[in-house]
Amino acid sequence: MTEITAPKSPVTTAEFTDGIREQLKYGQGVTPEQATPADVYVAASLVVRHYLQDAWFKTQQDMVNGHTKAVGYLSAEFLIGKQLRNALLNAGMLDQFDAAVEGLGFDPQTVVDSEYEPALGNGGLGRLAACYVDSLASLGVPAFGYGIQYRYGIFRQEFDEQGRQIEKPEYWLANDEPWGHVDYNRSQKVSFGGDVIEKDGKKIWKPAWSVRAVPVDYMVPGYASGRVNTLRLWSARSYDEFDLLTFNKSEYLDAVKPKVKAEDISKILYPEDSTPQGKQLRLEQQYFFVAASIQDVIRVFYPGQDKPDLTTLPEKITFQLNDTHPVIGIPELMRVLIDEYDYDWDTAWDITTKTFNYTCHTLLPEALEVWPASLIGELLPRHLDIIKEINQHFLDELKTKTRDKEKIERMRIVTNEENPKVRMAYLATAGGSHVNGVAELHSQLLKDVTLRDFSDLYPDKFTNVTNGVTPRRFIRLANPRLSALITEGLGTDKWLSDLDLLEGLVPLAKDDEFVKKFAAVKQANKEDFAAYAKREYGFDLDPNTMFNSMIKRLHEYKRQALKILALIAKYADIKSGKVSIDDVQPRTVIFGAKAAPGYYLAKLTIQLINNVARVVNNDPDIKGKLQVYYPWNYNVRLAQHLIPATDLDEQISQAGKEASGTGNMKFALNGALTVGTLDGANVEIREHVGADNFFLFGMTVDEVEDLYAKGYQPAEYYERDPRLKAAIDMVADGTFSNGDRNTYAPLVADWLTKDWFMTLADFTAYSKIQADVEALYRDPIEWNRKALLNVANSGFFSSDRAIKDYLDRIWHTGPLA
Ligand code: NBY
Repeated sequence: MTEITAPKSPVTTAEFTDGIREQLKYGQGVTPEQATPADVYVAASLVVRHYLQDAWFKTQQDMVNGHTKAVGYLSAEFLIGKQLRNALLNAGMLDQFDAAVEGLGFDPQTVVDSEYEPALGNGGLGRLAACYVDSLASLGVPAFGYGIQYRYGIFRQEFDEQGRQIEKPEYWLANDEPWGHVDYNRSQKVSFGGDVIEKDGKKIWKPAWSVRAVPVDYMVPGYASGRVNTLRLWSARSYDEFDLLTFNKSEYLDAVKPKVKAEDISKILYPEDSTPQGKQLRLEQQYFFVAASIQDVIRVFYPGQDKPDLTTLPEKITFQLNDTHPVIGIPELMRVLIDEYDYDWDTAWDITTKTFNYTCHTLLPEALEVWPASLIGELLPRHLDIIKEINQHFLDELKTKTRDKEKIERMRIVTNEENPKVRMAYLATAGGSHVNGVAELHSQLLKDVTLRDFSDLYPDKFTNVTNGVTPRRFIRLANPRLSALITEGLGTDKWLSDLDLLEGLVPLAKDDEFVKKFAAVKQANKEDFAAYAKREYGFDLDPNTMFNSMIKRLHEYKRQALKILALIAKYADIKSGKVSIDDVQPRTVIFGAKAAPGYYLAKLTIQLINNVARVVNNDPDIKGKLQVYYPWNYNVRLAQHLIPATDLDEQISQAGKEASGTGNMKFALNGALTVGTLDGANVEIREHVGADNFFLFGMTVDEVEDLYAKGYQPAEYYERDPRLKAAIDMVADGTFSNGDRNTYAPLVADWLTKDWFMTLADFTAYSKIQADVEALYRDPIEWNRKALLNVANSGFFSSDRAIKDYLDRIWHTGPLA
């Protein structure tokens, strides 16, 4: 008997149908006969919201009236993905929706597909924030996600005739967007610029201009928890005429700043996924959403109080800083406490440091935000004063802790140079209670390398929380077949809220019949994906080949170049007759990746991949045994289709560079085997699934360091491995550029002379492990047994577990009573 514990639907099919009819009539103004699938999508979404509304109210009331500290997750990005099906699942209305929509004569999938994906994030960091708000709600922990409602999300990627990336604006709000509730009454004013004057020994900030931060609220329904949290995304508006009349003289002048200027602030997401640009607009965005959020929290938790006792703030809320992007919140809270509520410095600092915590998501030094002090001073003069004062207090404190003057100099928050800079990671570390990395290895390297001086003097601040992903979206919604098989195997569907239960599948890996069922699920998913790829992209994938995916941002350290060079080498083996075509294990390689628009080598790599695909896929000698596809505009939706259909995933970053990775977790949970380096969370995935069930290759962190120290000469590796040489020569000689030797010359030159991420040094090991992959793939039962063991042993990588770790180690709070 299978135990089903899915959330109970608050609505019957008949009620759902009536609700849709009602919305179509009074909202969309159409009859069911006139309605398009997009109309039905909007109507159904509003019905879902309707039935979640009471739980939403109640969660907010319990949060404000209760005694459970809330979490404020501050993040410049929330890559939430499509909302409707997720809300239906979490609220228990999937079946009622399907039946109602079918009853009205529509195909549920078409209706769901007409939702436009909010692409308000770059990659892992933004998607992680979305998984975390899902888990917080599912665990019943009171929480706000605070961010920005960008009008343009990450660009829509297209490829031109030459296979180059073209960026198109992603104006997602051009469509009906039923999920965001605009709440003008809870707007906040956020000010910028101007001067700081002193009056009676008190500093007073006289800003030059202000914008109106309007909250757009998204419901975050927990899975089977009965709780609905809030994702509050701020939208920037200019003040209108009505507001102008209520202003005093100086504000009157501020408010006439051109409307466009104000609204620019939340206009566009910066498409940079690692190297931050020290641009004024970015700082405006960061301050904008953080300042609005802090005021909002005071409004929510101290309603109607002129003189609230803000020493209790750390009991009401804990703010998690998702990377350095919201770190300006630290001086902002100091300013609010000192300037607006008259607290003294020490009290304000005590409140602030107890309220903030910081998560770091990188190890690349160039990815840590550093702002010119002059820029902060122009935009936020009072904050620059406060930051300098924080710096001074901090240096004084350091002098009591160490006599090492050089160390103290190295730790300065504000650098001591002609054009001083503010190091946001240092400000976050000094101004918060905890700092965490996002995987064991990453947290260790943070302590040993990136923030070493800080961990020496403040060892207790540092901790680890290994990332996790939500099983609701990435198993249940993405892979219904596997979900049904898991439920069958375990005899319960409780695994959806307790992913450790997947361990119950371990014994079933010995049962060949179950393994065959598992294999059949994968095969059916591959067929689905082939149909999807045909429909959406016009590709002809052969589902009887191995599906081998590499999906992530395009970045040198992630080493898409390693994958493409190995592929070219394989192609050359076949062309030269070194390998007989009959011995080739048929494989379909699928890439998905966007490059930052200004990242030259990354964009050239995209062009190369597309042209390798063109040449290989059209070469009759290959007889379809090797196929390469690059579906453009990789996003959450594509991930949900591709991950369940993948046999082998690639996590091949240079050791010590990928902070964690979260795609690696999604693949393991969906029964793909991983070929990977000892980097980020790969290390822990391998520990959990077992070394026998993971294809490990490549240099370790220590070996990488040693090689750097010795002086890395990539050309030596090129000379040493003839297959590598052949592959690079083919790129150089124009095989993938219609004979033009110039096209990829910069890429080739970089490989041979710099190769900062040691692609060439790991090439031979990588090729070797691919031979092991192919040998195993020839034995479908053994392959699928190992894949099933990946599923069974990856329960640890649930975002529910990650959130529980945050609760225990950092936030010290829990579910609402
Ligand atoms: O965060 C990623 C890490 O690379 C990955 O290893 C990790 O699993 C994931 C979640 O912890 N980092 C990431 O996605 N970073 C960004 O997207 C990002 C975006 C903007 C900027 C910097 C980084 N920026 O400076 O503008």
